[in-house]
Amino acid sequence: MRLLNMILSCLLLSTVTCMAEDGSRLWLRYESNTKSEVTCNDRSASAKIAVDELRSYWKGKHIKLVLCKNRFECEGAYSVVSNQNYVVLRSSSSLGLLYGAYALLRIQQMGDESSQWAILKNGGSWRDVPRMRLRILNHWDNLDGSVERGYAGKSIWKWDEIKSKEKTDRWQSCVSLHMSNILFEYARANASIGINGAVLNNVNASPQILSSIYINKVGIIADALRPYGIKVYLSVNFASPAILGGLKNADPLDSNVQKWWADKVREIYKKITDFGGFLVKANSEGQPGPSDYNRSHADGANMLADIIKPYKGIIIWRSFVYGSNHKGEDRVKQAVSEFEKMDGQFRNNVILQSKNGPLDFQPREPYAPIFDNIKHTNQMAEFQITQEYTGQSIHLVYLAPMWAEFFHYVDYHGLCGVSGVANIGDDKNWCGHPFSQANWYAFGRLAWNPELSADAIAEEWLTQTFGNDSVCNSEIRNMMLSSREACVDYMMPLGLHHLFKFDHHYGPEPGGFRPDYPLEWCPAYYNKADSLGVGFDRTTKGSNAVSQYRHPYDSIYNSLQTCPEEYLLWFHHVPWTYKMKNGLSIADNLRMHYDSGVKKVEDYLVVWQKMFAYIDTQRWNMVNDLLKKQLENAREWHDVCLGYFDKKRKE
Ligand code: GCW
Repeated sequence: MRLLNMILSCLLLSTVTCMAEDGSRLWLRYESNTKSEVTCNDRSASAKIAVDELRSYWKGKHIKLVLCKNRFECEGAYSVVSNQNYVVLRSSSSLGLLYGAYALLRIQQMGDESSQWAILKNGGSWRDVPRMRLRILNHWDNLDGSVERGYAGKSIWKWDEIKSKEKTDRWQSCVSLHMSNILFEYARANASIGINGAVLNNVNASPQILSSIYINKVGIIADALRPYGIKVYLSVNFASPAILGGLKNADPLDSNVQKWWADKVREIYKKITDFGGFLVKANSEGQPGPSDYNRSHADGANMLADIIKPYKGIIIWRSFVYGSNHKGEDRVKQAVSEFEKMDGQFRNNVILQSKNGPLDFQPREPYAPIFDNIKHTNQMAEFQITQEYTGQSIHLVYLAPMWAEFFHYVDYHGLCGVSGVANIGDDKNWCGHPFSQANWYAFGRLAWNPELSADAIAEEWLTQTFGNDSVCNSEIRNMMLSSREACVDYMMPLGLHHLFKFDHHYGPEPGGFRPDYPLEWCPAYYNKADSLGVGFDRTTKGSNAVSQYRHPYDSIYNSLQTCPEEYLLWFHHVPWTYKMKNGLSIADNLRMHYDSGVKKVEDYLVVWQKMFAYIDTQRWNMVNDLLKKQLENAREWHDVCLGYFDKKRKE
């Protein structure tokens, strides 16, 4: 009887484990081992995590973690040497040991799919170093728990589950068990891909984040993330001294305002000695900023930079501004127009953060020319991991190819780092769509090393997330790799942009025009389709946006003969009869692209049916349902856009 009970409960347990494939484990699906020998000469909290992870999951030979001062210049760099008897992981920082430990576990999961696996088995060595200093997630999370452009549930920061901390309290005693699990899993996932910073709140920032109550809570989050090498940053509202502090204004040159910020910054660093700094969206989309007082962005940024400098903090200032100061100018030119005159005026602890393209995270944009024009100011790039304009958490769109495309044009050596607008929420699987996890993963890996290929990253993610069946992986990988181009094709091919429905940016509304809205928000303004032609003329004869590009891109984009066809309607307005390289008209080519986008999603569904045998039912079903919706949406994009262009042509 007891035996029968045992068998029954084992069966039950295994069904439960099978059913629990809800994606919550992300790519961190290591299996526990039979205890390998792990030794370490570093007693820091980060090294302890490295040791614990390896003790729990490393299956190979004896592994020695060695902290050796002054060997590697760059924080986070590490080396691995393997011989017959043991593996030595060396770094000059505890964090490097942690990154190295996660790399070893990743390689172990990859097995023969990883070239470093052979080194580990047969002897040899390699070293790795983060190519960029700042690898930061930007959460657009509001204090009320909502997430701007978030499609994976509510914010993971459960502010009311964090209570005030007295000096001697450990952070664990100040948060609910639920919150402490979230913090642990979040920190671990990020450390495993090398992310080293998190801006906790939305760039459309509530001044309340700087109230003492919140600063205290932020300090607790910082304590939890610190051993994993993740620094905490905050977005700040430029008008905080007035709104929160009750001052008459927030003029950056006013001494009362400066004193308010100085006191605030002192208060923050008293609680969080390694606080990262502030991210600021100023004078953009209704946010307050220095222009409200006739001061420049440099005045505003430098005021904060001077105050935070003694604490080694940084000010990340966004260049995403349009509208107010440049009414009537082509929106894609405005960031350069606004900031180029200030180049060289910013303090050296200010970093200008710009989106990858000059408009706003479209499925495809040419790179943002601000990276060509700003030469004497620190810069970093901002990517959008959350899929605001690429099907949100409904469409399978793997974004690494888009980011790799950006790095093809913009040399990462000139950047101090990269930020990614997070796609993380409190959904069980963190990101909504099971495949959206791949975008979080890819962001971290590319931030660590922009030279990694989108293909290699997909392979890593797939193997760790779904197992290492190579037939299955290669089919799914092909699907991932073509998915961004599919999205461009069914949404807005050949350089079309911003054909989205107002406000929610999900479905199509190519003819969208509202007289009460700024022109720059209206799809019709961007495609300029009429009976004669289509596209936005940004050549020297049009808005002259081409002139903001470095040579030879200025002339390449300016000429119809040399402009890459994927950017055609971004830079040129052409007649409907315009013949493209394949000899067919632009009208015919548009149709071909829309058809091809839909066809690709149809093919994904076919591939996915074949995957049934390889993937657990829970995740398979979820992806299957989502792919069906994606196909429905792709068909809608196809019909609505082609219908609109046909109608315009015949007007
Ligand atoms: O992409 C647009 C979004 C806004 C966002 C803004 C920005 C946070 O639609 O929701 O606001 O960009 O980047 O500031």
